[in-house]
Amino acid sequence: MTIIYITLGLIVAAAALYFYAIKTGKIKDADGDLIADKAEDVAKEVKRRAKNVKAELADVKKAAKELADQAEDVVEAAKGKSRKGRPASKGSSKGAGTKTRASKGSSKGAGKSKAKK
Ligand SMILES: [Ca+2]
Repeated sequence: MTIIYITLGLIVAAAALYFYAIKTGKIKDADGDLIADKAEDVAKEVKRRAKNVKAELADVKKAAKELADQAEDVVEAAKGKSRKGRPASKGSSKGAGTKTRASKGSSKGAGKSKAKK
């Protein structure tokens, strides 16, 4: 029982010291809410970091889902099913673009070789 009283006494003493320091300005408290500015800065920083960690975890979750989907495709490919790849709308337009570029490139190449001769 005595240990509890001693602990409580120490907590009260620490709290009294804290409020004395904050009232006398030894601990800075610009907005006067009895929470030390340093503690507020730390809390703000912890909040900011927690937010960033949460955002990164969301990215990891997204990537993990993508990985799971792709791993499933690998398993299906191993079973002998045909390749699905990316969604058709994106894939077809990109494919056409590279084809036209490739043909332009080859015609340019022919022109250069003629110019050199
Ligand atoms: Ca404050």
